[in-house]
Order: sequence, then C-alpha cells, then structure tokens
Amino acid sequence: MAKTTRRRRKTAPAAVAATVDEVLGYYREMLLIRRFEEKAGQMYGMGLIGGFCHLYIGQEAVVVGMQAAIGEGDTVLTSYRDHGHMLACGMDAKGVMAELTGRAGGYSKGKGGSMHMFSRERNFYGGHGIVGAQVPIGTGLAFAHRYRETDRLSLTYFGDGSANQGQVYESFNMAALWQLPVVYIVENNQYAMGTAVGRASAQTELFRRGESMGIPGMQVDGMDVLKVRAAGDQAVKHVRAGKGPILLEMKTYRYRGHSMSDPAKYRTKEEVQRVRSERDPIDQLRENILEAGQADEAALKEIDREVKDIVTEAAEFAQQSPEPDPAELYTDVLLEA
Ligand SMILES: Cc1ncc(C[n+]2csc(CCOP(=O)(O)OP(=O)(O)O)c2C)c(N)n1
Ligand SMILES: [Mg+2]
Repeated sequence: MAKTTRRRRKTAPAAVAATVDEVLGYYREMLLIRRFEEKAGQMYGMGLIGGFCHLYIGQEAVVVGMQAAIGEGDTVLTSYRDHGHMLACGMDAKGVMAELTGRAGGYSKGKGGSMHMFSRERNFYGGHGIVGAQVPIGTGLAFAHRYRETDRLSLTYFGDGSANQGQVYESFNMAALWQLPVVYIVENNQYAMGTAVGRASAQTELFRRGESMGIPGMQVDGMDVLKVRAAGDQAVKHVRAGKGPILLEMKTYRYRGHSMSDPAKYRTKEEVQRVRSERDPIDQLRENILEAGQADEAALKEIDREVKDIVTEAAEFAQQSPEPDPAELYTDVLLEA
C-alpha cells in the first residue's frame, strides 16, 4: 500500500528555464494583477464597488505560471477569488473593473459583480460563489472536452477550505474513473475565511487528497512563478497523454482579508509581513531578473508605467460606463441552447 502511495506522488520539478521574454511577461502579468487589485481595493473603500470583493493579492504567481503552461482552447474556472484568473486568461481589465462597479460595460453587463464573470472568448468559465461548487463544473468541462474529441483540458481551481467539500471527491471519483482531462489546482493560501488549514483539515497535505482514487498529486511553491510553470508543464503533459486527472497543491498566501470586511484576528500582522518580505512572488522575480541581468531598473520601470496606465484606464472606464438599463433585469436569465 505504502508503495502505491509513493508511486502516485510526483516530485515537483525545479523552476523552468524560461526565455527573457517569458520571464518579463510573467513579471508584467503578476504586476498587472497586483495593481488592478490594489485599485479595486481603493475603489471599494470609496464606495464605487459594492457587494462582495475578494482580493487575490499575494497569490499572483499561481495563475500566471499555470496560464503559461496551458494552450489555446483549454478552459479555466475558479471560485469567487477570481480577478487574477480573469486577467491571466487575457480578459480586458476595463471589462473586469466595470463589472466590479456594476456597470453596463462589465463582462456580465454589471449584473454579476466580482464573483460572477465569464468569457467564452477567453475560455474563462467563472467566477463561482458557492464554495467547491466549481469543481463539478470544471470536471464537466473536462468531460465535454473528451466527449467532443478535442485534446483540450480543464484547469479547475479551488481553495484549501473547499478541499473539504464532499462534491470535490465525487468529482475526483468521476474524473479518475473516466480518466478525464483535468488539472485540479488547490490554492492553499493557508486560510478559509478565518480558519487555518490545520484547524479544519485532518489531512493537511492537500496534494494527497486524490490518492485513494489514484490521482497523482504534487506540492508546489506557489510563490515562485517559474516553479509553478514547471509543475504546470508536467501536469499538462500528463493529462494530454491521456493519463487522467492530476492534482497540484500550490503553497501560497493571501495578504489581504478574506473579503473586504475581515476582522483579521486569526493571524498576526507579523505573519503577513514575514511572507511579504521573504516570499513575495513579484519581488522575488524582480530580484532574479536584475541579478541575472535579464533587464535593468529602467526596463522594469517602463513595465510598471505600462501596467499603471492600463489600471488607470480601467478605473476610468469603470466609473464612466453607464449603469445597466432596468430592462436588463429580464435578460440573460435563461439561456436556451
Ligand atoms: C457552500 C458554502 N459554504 C460556505 C460559504 C461561505 N464561505 C465563503 S468563502 C469561504 C472560505 C473558503 O476558503 P478557501 O476554499 O480556502 O478559499 P479562499 O477564500 O482562501 O480563496 C466560506 C466558508 C460559501 N460561500 N459556500
Ligand atoms: Mg484558502
């Protein structure tokens, strides 16, 4: 038994050797997500964004590394902590920000808000508010890829808290039974609202959660974009070879509160500060780039400026776009296929 378990576990590969263009691209993408989210946080504070809003700050390397590992037509979906996933999928910052402000120019015409945005064009399937509920949907997308005889796969993200939901294991069972093309990614940011992983999980090595069904798992440093990319490459290769599902546990960290109202009594400020100063995904990559001479300070500043302009433009658009017409209440309620 122990032997089988060991064979099922894969060792996470070392960081990928990416080209200079790729590395600078990852830096830019992570910075765009960070600055976008900071702006969304400010706009929320000013009352321009209402309802729920869950920021992804700190976790940027996960989506950027995984997105780099997949190909055109592969589908992505996640929970309510979704702005980073949308931007990584190439969705327009203006449309995402306008959805946050509830305006007609938003991806769901201002009717979905932060947790409910989609883009078939960019193969992003939401944005889901019910904890764990996206996992069966992501598994269904994998089934659709197989049924339509494509070689596409489904990236299905969920959180450490969601990992304790029953429907996750029903999905694992079907995916393993039918060898569906799905990469499950558990973003272990250490907390589910105010509950630390160890307080809610009997098995805290989340990459092992598929073992009994023969789903191999890998634990990955989710604060290092190049390690994420390397693990993503390996996982995608496994799935495309028809070997069925695989589970990646990304060890990451959320800097901000669970949502915009979070008493923050479940961890110390020092804990957050320590991760920020020792493991920040953007700072780490920035240092590596400079040390390796892949770009100089001026080139990185230029990227910062470019990103700032995109975010400023998105914030302006999100405030200028009109509110949805009341008649929109009756549209998009039912889609007859
Ligand atoms: C079925 C269900 N139960 C409870 C909630 C309330 N809730 C929202 S987020 C959350 C924590 C989930 O944590 P995790 O899966 O770790 O994701 P993270 O917020 O860390 O990204 C809970 C309990 C919900 N939305 N749905
Ligand atoms: Mg969590």
